[in-house]
Order: sequence, then structure tokens, then C-alpha cells
Amino acid sequence: MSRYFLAIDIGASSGRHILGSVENGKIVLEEVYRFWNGMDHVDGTLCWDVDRLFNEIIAGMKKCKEIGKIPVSVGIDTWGVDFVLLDKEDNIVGQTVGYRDHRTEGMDEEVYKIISEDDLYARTGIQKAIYNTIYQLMAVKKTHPEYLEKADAMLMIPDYFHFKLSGKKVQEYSEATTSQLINPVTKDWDYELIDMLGFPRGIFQKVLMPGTTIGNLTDEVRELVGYDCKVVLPPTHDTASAVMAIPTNAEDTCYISSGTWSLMGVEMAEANCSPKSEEANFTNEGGYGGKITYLANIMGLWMIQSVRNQLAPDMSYGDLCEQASHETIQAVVDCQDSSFLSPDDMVEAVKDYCRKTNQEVPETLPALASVIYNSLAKCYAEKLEEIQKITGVKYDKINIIGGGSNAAYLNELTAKYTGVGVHAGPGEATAIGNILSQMLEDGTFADLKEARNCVADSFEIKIY
Ligand code: LRH
Repeated sequence: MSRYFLAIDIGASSGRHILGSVENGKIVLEEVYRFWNGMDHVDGTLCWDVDRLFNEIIAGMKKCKEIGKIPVSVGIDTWGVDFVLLDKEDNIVGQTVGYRDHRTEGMDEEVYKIISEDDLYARTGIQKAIYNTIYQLMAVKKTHPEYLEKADAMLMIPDYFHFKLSGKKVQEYSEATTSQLINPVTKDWDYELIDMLGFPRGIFQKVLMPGTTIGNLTDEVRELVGYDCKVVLPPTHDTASAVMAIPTNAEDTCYISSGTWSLMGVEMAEANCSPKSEEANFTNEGGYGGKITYLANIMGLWMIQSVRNQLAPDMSYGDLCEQASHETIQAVVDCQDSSFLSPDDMVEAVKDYCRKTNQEVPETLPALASVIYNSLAKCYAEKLEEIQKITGVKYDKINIIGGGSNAAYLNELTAKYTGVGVHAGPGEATAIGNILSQMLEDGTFADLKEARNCVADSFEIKIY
């Protein structure tokens, strides 16, 4: 009898339930449920609909019962930085605001009045991104201090869903690091920093490492889905889950986790919080086994998703990628530019950038996509140089994992701009990593090395 493990992988634009098992020495995946996700405008604020998402989580779990594949355990991963505040009765206080909302504008300055930007980096190793939890909490403190007074707990989004499933309030480590409030050495909350900022320390939950079983389903959830199973923490930050599924154990591996965001970097045993690292805007996020996923956050396929949604929402990404490959436009934009983080109109934002920089302006969707793909690949090449300077290692290939690894044209461009080989796949890296952490907890693999070897044996890797 196969043992099934359920990964619920929720990204900014969709969520999926994927069952994983090992058959004849290979990992087999089965997508049992898929649902849409996105931020909604609620009274002028960009919000996540966590109630709807939780209903989708339950619907997909029911599906497992319907097909007779009841998982041994379940784990949820999502994007980073966002959270809910809960009162004593476990009701959400205020809105569940998404990271692309503009409430954090100016909150960096508020934080730097208390601690300088350099000291904050030296202490946390987390890159400055205006949407980090630290700036979001500062926004709450400035605009709705009563929410912080009322709050009894702060749970990051995946932790909130794990709480809804198991009744246990805990904080998984990898997601916690995206808050910019974690000490990278103790791997626990930096309570001194939290006190300095005036956030109530009682709302922060105990930090647990990925791979920890936190309990079983609550009676209520068991009733709803028709079975019981364990709730095991994967690396709940999707990036950290994806990095687990890199199909190699080679010492010096450079990866790009490619999806809504492109996260490009390497794994390290210890954080690098040096000024040099800060200057290059690299971040030291937490990974499986307490490792550091050292990486740069690049705007990623969000830009492609946005122009497609604006101009031809029914076109497949495969078709768009193919059409872009025939374009000849030479213009490139700076994918790190903040104008692309949350523009009202991405098409105009890209055109505007080209206009301002005296370049040819893309007029069609394939031309826009071509500009974005080329810009991303160029950015990857620049970042590779920077990583090499920082680590002193020359990387001879890049492993691209995640949904974006299917974008053939982007892979070709990446090989062209970086001058190194590109190994693309697996596309479902995030779900695989989530599943691996549960399998490791269950004893399917002795260690991550064995698990990664199995990933390499189980999924096709395309070489460019
Ligand atoms: C990617 C991601 C990324 C960002 C965050 C906002 O999904 O987790 O690491 O930091 O979303």
C-alpha cells in the first residue's frame, strides 16, 4: 500500500493540492485539486481572502478521500511576509492585507528612526523589501494601534492555516525569517528588536523547524474531510520548500526558484550579514535543516502574468513564451525597479520605462513579453556575477526550479546572458519540497541528500 503525503502549495496566483508517494523508488505526484488565488481590493486595500482559501484547502482535502488516497500527513506552504492578527477568541483583527498593498509606503523611514537600515541588516540578514512583515507591522502600529492592543497572536499565513487544521498556534522557521524579525544565529525571534520597535512580544509564537509534527486534524476538520492525518510543518515559505527539491547534491549549486518571483541564490550553512551582502541586496532566509537560503529577490514572472492578464487573459503562458521568442525588440528594463512591484497598469509601466530610457517601446503582448524575458535573463546574469563575487565560487550551471522552469525561451535567454548551462526542472519543486519534508519526517528517506537523489531520478531535467 502506498503512503501518500499531501502538499498544499498556495502561490500568489493559484493553489494546488498535490499527493506525493514513492513507487518503485521514484517520487510520483498527483494533482488532486487546484484553485485560483489573488489579492482582492477591499475598501481600497489589497487583501487575501483567507476564509475562501481555507474553504479551498478543505475542498481539496475532501477530494483525497473521494479518490481513496488518504494522506499520512498534510503540510501547507505559501508566499512569505504576510500575516493575520488574532484576538483572544481567535478572530482575525483588522484585514488580512497582502504584500502588494501600499500601506507600507514610508514605513521604512519609521523603522529607521528606531534602528538604522545597516544595523537592521547586520542583525537579521534580511534584505530590505518594503513589504516585509516588519514594515507591515509598523504600518499597523501607525495607522491602527488598537489592532496591536487587541491582538493576542500573530500568525503568518501558512501558520494560520496550520492552526485552522490542527488547533495549534506555532511559527514555522523559514516563513518567520521573511518577517525580518528573526535572529539568524539563534533562529528565534529577535525580542530585543521587537521591543525596540514597540511590537507586543506576546503575539509572536514559538518558532519550530520544518519537519516538525504539530498534531492531528481537529475534530471539526476531521468531520469535514472525512479522515484524520498528521499536520507536519514543511518549510512553509514556498521558496524554502522549492530549494529542498533542487535535483542535485553538488556542493556549489546556484538555483533560481522561478514563479511569481524569481529567487536566485545558493544554500549556506551560516548567514552572511556583511555590508557587502547588504549592498548587493542579498537576503539570508531560513531553509530546511536550519540552513540559510541566501538569495536575491527578482521581480520574476509577475511581470509576465500582469501583462498577459491585462491584454490576453486566455492565452497560455506556453504560447506567450513561444510568441515572444520570435520578437526582435532589443529594449530591456530593470526588473528590480520598484515601479514594477504593484503598478495599476503593468503594460504602461513597462512602456513608460522604455520611453524614459530612450529605448524602443514594445507595442504588442509578445513584444512586451520579449522585453520582460530578456530583462529577467539580463538581471540573472548580473546577480550571478554578484553571487560569485560574494561567495568566491564560480558556478558552471544554474538549476532553475518551479513553474517558471517550463518557460523554454527564458531558459535559453538565461543560458545566453549568463554564459553557463541551465538545468531546468522540476516544475513542481515547491510541492515536491513540501512533500519531501513530510517524507523525511516519516522516515521514507534517511536524509535530504537521499531525498534529492530521488528527485533527480524521478523528474525530467532539461538542459540548455
Ligand atoms: C515568493 C515569495 C518571495 C517573496 C514573497 C513576498 O512566493 O515567497 O520569497 O519574498 O513571496
